[in-house]
Amino acid sequence: MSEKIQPSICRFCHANCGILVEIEDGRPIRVQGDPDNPAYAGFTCAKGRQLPKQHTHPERLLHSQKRDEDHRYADISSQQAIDEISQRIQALVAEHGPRSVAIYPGTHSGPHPASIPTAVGWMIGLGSRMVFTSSSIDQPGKHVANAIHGRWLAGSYTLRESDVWMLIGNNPIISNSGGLPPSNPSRHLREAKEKGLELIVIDPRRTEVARSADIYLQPRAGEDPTLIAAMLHVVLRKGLYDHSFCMEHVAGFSQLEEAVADYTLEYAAKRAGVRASDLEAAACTFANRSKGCGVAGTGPNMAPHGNLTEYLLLCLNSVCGKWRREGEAIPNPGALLPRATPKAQALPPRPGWGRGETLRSRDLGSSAAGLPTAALADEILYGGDGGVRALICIGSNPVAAWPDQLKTLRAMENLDLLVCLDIKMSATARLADYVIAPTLSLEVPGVSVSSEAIEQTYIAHGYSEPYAQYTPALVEPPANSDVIEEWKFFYRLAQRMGIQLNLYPIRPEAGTLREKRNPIELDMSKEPTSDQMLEYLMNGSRIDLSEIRRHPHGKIYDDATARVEPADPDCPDRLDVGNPDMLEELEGVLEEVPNERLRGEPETTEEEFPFQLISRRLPNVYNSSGRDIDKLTRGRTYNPAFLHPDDLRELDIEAGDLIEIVSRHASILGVAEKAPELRRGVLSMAHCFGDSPDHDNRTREIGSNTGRLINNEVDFDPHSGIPRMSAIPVAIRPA
Ligand SMILES: Nc1nc2c(c(=O)[nH]1)N[C@H]1C(S)=C(S)[C@@H](COP(=O)(O)OP(=O)(O)OC[C@H]3O[C@@H](n4cnc5c(=O)[nH]c(N)nc54)[C@H](O)[C@@H]3O)O[C@H]1N2
Ligand SMILES: Nc1nc2c(c(=O)[nH]1)N[C@H]1C(S)=C(S)[C@@H](COP(=O)(O)OP(=O)(O)OC[C@H]3O[C@@H](n4cnc5c(=O)[nH]c(N)nc54)[C@H](O)[C@@H]3O)O[C@H]1N2
Ligand code: SF4
Ligand SMILES: [Mo]
Repeated sequence: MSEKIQPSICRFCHANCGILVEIEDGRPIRVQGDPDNPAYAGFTCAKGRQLPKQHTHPERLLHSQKRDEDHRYADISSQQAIDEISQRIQALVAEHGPRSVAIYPGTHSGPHPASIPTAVGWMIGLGSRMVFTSSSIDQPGKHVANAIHGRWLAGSYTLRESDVWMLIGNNPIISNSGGLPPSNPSRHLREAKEKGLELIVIDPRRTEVARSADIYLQPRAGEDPTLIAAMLHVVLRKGLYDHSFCMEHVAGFSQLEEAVADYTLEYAAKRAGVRASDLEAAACTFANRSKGCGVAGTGPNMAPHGNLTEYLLLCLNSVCGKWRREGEAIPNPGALLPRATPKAQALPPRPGWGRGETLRSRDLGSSAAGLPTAALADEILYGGDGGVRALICIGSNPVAAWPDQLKTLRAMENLDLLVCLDIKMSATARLADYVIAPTLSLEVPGVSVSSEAIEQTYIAHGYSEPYAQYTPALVEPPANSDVIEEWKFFYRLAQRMGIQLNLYPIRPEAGTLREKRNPIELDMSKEPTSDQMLEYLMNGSRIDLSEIRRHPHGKIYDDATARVEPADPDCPDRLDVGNPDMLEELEGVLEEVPNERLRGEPETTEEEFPFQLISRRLPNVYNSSGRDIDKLTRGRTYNPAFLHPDDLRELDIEAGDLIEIVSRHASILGVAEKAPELRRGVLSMAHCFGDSPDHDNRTREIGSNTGRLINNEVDFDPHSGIPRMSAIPVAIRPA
């Protein structure tokens, strides 16, 4: 028996924790946090510690699967699968054109840096731009708002530098996903609070992070535009904004002032169900403290007006001057990305929508968040010329994750070709023509780039220091398996189809001051190694990959000389706080009667749907992953329907009872559970649980799918296409 312990990167989720992996006879047997990792310092979560179980799970696919006419699956070699898939795609392209082929990379393409670049490179070679990602059903408002507001090229302050911080509808202590640094968010928050940071949290659920809040607001769901508009109202009326910053760098000030005029404290407080004094305290504290950041999460992005919420929040950050200034130190000049050379100036706004492809089935196009995944089911069901007929899912699970599950199921069944790259027979994989069995994280090399890249895309996301780690593959795939790394699947597809694959090195979103990197033409006669692929992708990094490799526990590459440079002389560019589309949308919000805002639907009274279903994350699962690992579920394999105890009492429902949850669109079953930390009238439930309707009698075992309650064609964002996925009006009754 041979044993060893090796440092590595956890890739169960996107947070890239530094871990120690104990390996026995070539198999991973134990994972723990790596105390020698300088960023994470021993931090892990329960999911990461179950990586070995994920690798050795009895239901893990060790061979790719092909479905026969009787819908039965049998092993197929990956090579044979690739041959057959390439032939079928070529036939579809010949008959219907390249646009008939779409890809959907989901959450599990994130931890594997080469997945999306090769998949997209293959699509470009094929001539199709039909790339849909989970971004557009996640926080699309961030991308749209960033575009139309413009970006501050010196970035936002990090938590460590700040004395005030505002979190609106995110819970980074559990999600590890923005709002606080991913490397042990609780520790970062504790340290910042010890140094005097004031924390403001706005969430209908008193979340794990809300427990540390100095000011906590528990509003009705979906009222974030109203609340932020009222904060702006206070800040502008009381003159608490940063006058000189606004004079120099902000445009549209008077339009914004006018647009928030009616959003008085009294109006907003009454409408959102919070105390006016608390709302005022939040606004004044945020404005009066010197450095900080306000950042929103999935909750408000999934509730109506997600773009507007994100936009108003950027406006609040801007008028309060909460951006890094000339001469200030740059805590993260980059490590695996090119060196940042930030300047104290605005990158001017650009269009947030109306570029690139448009859909055929609906009046939706590409926004700054990409093509609207929420409408991909319609594009598949469209059937006419230019519709989608083949879909490749990469580490994603549409049947579990897309809004409007029943339509999604119809769409999957309607495809001419569905291919899933998945580690198991997920709810979607069970409808696929081919399921490609991939390698798992500890079987491939990796780098910590995803948490670095995100720092450049969003504000207050990702690492606040130039940290990087590389890990080699630690173990071989299981004996007698035929598993293939995701990028190799696309490389070999390209090879079979005679497509030259060009690799676009990972670079942050357009609009940061980092050099663009030219695509690398891959040698199609000789397959690169996974390590070569990482080198290509990190080409131009501030720190050379060879140096990063020399520090197996990861390293922070500080550069005390990195400072914000002065603005270009006579730079005319400004951040726009007066976007006419957004301010018009804000005006429309005034006219809404809360909970009665579904466009194109018959009038209903709030009484009929008195509850609001809101989104949330559970600690021990990652979307649809983790539900099949005993140590993670600890017997609770479903997603409880959390309600306030007084609501349960009034409904005459006991914890543990089966309930029916009815939206205007559909109904699902749920298992009631007490949650005193919720606002009354709110039902909080995690997504991606349950299965297709033929499993509905197993609610107590597998939970149920909240996505089924969502109508993707009503009350959707006209730019990103995201429908109302939180703050959904529902009725609840005993089942
Ligand atoms: N109602 C509602 N719907 C939601 C949300 C919500 O809050 N409410 N949240 C939305 C959000 S934010 C997102 S990001 C999406 C998520 O949407 P998806 O990404 O479509 O869903 P996941 O469940 O994350 O799918 C991940 C799949 O990858 C597989 N997998 C795990 N590890 C690997 C691997 O190493 N390689 C490969 N190839 N596959 C792997 C898993 O088995 C799983 O099937 O869902 C969205 N849907
Ligand atoms: N453990 C775990 N971690 C995860 C995931 C997981 O499934 N499990 N999923 C990953 C993914 S894909 C993503 S995108 C990130 C998301 O990361 P976060 O955005 O931090 O996600 P949540 O923890 O669901 O936090 C959303 C919060 O919004 C609140 N909320 C809901 N509706 C509203 C509203 O209308 N207004 C306001 N103000 N608040 C509202 C909810 O109560 C909830 O506390 O997490 C990632 N990390
Ligand atoms: S937070 Fe994510 S990366 Fe870190 S240990 Fe947990 S699952 Fe792994
Ligand atoms: Mo997400």
